[in-house]
Amino acid sequence: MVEVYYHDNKDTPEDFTKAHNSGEPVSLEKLAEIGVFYRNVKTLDELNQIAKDRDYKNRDVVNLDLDAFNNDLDAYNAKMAQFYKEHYHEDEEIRYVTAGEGYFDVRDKQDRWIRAKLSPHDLLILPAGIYHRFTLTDELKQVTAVRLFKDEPKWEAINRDTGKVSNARSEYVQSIA
Ligand code: KMT
Ligand code: NI
Repeated sequence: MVEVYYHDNKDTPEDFTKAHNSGEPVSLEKLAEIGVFYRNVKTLDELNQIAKDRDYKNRDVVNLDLDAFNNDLDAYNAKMAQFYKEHYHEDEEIRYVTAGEGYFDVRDKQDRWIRAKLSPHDLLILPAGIYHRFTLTDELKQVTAVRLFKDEPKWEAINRDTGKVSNARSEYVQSIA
């Protein structure tokens, strides 16, 4: 079951996979206020229904761990660094965890990091344009997740440090104002 809290902002490049729980919990209602939706999805039928309702035609399954990179530590670390770099996408990001666990960090309206720890049966929908980042957990260092897509599977990140504000980003900012 999902666990949501404010990040303590004390992460370093060595320990960002640790929990970094500030001790201040965040409700699912608060997540919804920034357009982030959580669902506990028990069965594949239920997932299929959500995909159908939201017109998601495509999906794939990603497995992330060192093994997935043939134990190439440099390649693994490079991917982890990419996911943990603050970014947004032009499309919704839907992830449904089927094994392992992971942390999704999202910015709240005051630009504070909220951390959601996802375990099996947790589904998270991040709206297009929201700044976020991802990491595996220090305990498991493994996740298997279904990624849902409206059209062709695509993953394009716009990093915050580029300062690029696309339509998706300005529409998102307006939507939570
Ligand atoms: C993202 O955009 O941050 C991701 O796709 C994270 C990896 S999905 C388990
Ligand atoms: Ni992303």
